[in-house]
Amino acid sequence: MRAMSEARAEWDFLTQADRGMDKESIKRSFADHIEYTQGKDRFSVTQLDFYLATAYAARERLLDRFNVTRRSDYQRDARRVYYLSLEFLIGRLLEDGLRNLGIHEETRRALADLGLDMDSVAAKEGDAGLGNGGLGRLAACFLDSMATLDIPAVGYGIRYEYGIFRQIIDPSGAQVEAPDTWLRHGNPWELERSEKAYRVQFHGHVRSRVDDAGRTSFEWVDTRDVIAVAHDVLVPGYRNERVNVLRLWAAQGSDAFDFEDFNRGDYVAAVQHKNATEDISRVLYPSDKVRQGRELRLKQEYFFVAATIRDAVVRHLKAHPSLHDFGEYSVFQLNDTHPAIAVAELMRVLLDEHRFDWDDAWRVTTSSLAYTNHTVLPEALEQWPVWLMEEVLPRHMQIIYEVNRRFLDQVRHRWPGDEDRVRRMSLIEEGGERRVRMANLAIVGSYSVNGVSALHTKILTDRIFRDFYELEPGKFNNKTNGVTPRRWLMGCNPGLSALVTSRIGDGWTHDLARLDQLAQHADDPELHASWQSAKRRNKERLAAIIARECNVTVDPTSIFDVQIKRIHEYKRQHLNILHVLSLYQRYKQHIPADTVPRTFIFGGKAAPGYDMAKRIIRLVHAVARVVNDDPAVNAVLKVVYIPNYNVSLAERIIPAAEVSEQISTAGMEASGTGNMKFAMNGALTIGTLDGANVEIREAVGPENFFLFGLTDLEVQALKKQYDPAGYYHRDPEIHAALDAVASGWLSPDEPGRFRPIVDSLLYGDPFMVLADFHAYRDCHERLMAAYRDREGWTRKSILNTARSGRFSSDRTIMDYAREVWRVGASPASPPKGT
Ligand code: 26Q
Repeated sequence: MRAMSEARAEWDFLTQADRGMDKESIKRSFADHIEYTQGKDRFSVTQLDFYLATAYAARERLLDRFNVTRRSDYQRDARRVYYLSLEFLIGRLLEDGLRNLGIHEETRRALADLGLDMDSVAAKEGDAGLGNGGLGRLAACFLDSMATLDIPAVGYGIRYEYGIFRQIIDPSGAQVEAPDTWLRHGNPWELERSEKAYRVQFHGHVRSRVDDAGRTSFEWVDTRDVIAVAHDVLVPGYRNERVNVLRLWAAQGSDAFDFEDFNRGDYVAAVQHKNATEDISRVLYPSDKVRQGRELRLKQEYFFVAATIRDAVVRHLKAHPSLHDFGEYSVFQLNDTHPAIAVAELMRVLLDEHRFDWDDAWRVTTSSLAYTNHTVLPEALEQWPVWLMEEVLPRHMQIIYEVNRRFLDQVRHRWPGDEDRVRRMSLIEEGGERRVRMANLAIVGSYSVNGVSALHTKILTDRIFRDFYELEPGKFNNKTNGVTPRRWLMGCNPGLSALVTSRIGDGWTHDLARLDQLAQHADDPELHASWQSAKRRNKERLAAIIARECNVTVDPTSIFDVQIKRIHEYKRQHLNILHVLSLYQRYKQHIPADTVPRTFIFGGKAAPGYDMAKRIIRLVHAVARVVNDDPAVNAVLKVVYIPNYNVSLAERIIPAAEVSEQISTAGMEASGTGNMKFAMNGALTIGTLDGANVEIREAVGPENFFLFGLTDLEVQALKKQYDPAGYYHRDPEIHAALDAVASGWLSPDEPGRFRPIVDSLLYGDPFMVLADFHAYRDCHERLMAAYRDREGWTRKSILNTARSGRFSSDRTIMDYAREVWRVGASPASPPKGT
């Protein structure tokens, strides 16, 4: 033992030899990795090797800080935040990592010395697309902010072998899905921790036993097991010493699992079974609003929750004798209900494995869980059939029943005789197929429940979760979303960032609220000129991408009007394209002299099984073809659909946008986060009073925001008597546009192709597209008039950037830290002594 600790002192000495942050040290690391990691020389080296060697050079420097962080958190026994999410849409990591390390510029110069260009090296990195959209990207922004604010936090999720599918648009304008093989060339950012492996149980049954003292204990036996293996991705803070971890679990078949096959001598069958269990981490479910998933999805949810809780419990027990104070050192933030099974799993661990009694277990559980809701669409609230739960997680189903029994007793005590309320609040939906309501489970098991914008939270407490709010109002709170300014301003828009710094210094890079100082310069003609040319350069860069990806030439002096997000009826891409079609029809008659040329840019993926969304994609392409090919209008109107929208494309598109389309039916978009990225980059929003649009409008000033459409309350009121046909008959432009779509003129090869879209708009449309069409068209007219006033527009653009500081995810995370997690900053610093 003595010899060992002496040897370790030697290691400490060695590991203090941190990597240099200067250009020459970076070059040396780079060259080493080309030769000794990649095994290449100057004749065999490829562009991919350049990227990988740069990534490894960055990784070494991250690891120096990671080791400092780990030791300092351990010594301080800091309270930790565990962010549980089935999605982390992190995108590329190289440039953000370098920036946060403070060596982006130094690395650029190192590469330049070697005749390499940072942009092309960075472009070799594939996107880590481990998410569908807003919820997954939010988790990624939160990781960046938690590290930047020095919060000891671990992100937990799944290491999907296939991330979100690659979208191909076929020649007919239809989406085709291709697998996302992002791990094909290896992943320089992850560290496989094969020693951090936990057994996760499935199926089997529950055996109960009464001990001598008369206490019943439960054992979950005869299970089929899967091993969860940790893979760590390093998450550096912006210019501090902290490097946190995103721990992603991969499924590995357990060798013991196929004991029977082995015993029967069926080696091949055993290996095949082992392989099949690894399906759990094979693929991200590519839909972002489904109530009922499949068995494999339930297994994904439990798999990562069980491994995560085990990991946190093991960590706790290294420093503490028992789990009774677990909640004082750990908080699990549940990103939507996807990890809600954590309520039952933590109870199971405490009850069955640590022999807690029910009340103690419940106290620990409910003091360590917090739940964030991301949707109000009732049909999107997750539910799992009871029969499936009983089959896959029999012990958890028992626990859920017991939680429910005790909870409903409480409800009955508070509201005697109100059985309707009991039915609504039950964790189990009865009548028809019995199902577990995951949101109810998450609410009951958490000490905090939050929505993601002020309006959304109000809808939760007034409507969706009203009963729960009445029972425990103190549980509910709002945390308006935010986005990381490192990626979404400094990284993606260096031109604008430099301009901002030239006016107000660089304090805003640490505290985005200070962007408001820019407002004082909103009338400065010199700033106007450089503001416009920064936007112009971004537009030219995007125009080049569009030429390459869409084979369409767009005019960089035209208005770039952008709608990029998942394709959904509630997000109303069909409202946008219908308006474009009606503009086309109008311009065919007459193009007014003061018409400002416009380019309407679309991007986004549809869930593979969402037929209407896929038709909308085809409709956009059909309209684009007609418009772009018509020389009579294509000088003032162009439509493009950028295929395979992802984080990296967003980083190119958003800085080039002048108009941000945020046109969901009021009350349906929980928050939106793209809306914030656009405003930050000086685009003006055309939008409804929905989600965070409400707060963006308040922040930037109503005169700098193009508002239209029904309010949430008006939507609710109109629902009962909505008559879309009336709009069709009264408004000739709606009439003409819908007739054109219905006529088959846009799809001569299949005249009925777009009929379902027209029908959905004319018969009971819950998204009320036609009700808002008129207001939307008028709003676009106002917008065009405002654009003609170049000075006025530029001023509005500057003010959008200046006043969007509160949409930094740093602000969001500070709110969570103070009001939900009760954690403070814990600066990572080299430990004293060894
Ligand atoms: C559930 C069960 C089975 C399979 C898939 C799912 C699933 C997956 C992803 C359900 C929902 C999602 C994603 C939802 C989402 O992205 N919501 C968005 O969250 C953003 C961050 O809070 C908000 O800004 C958006 O308004 C909200 O739509």
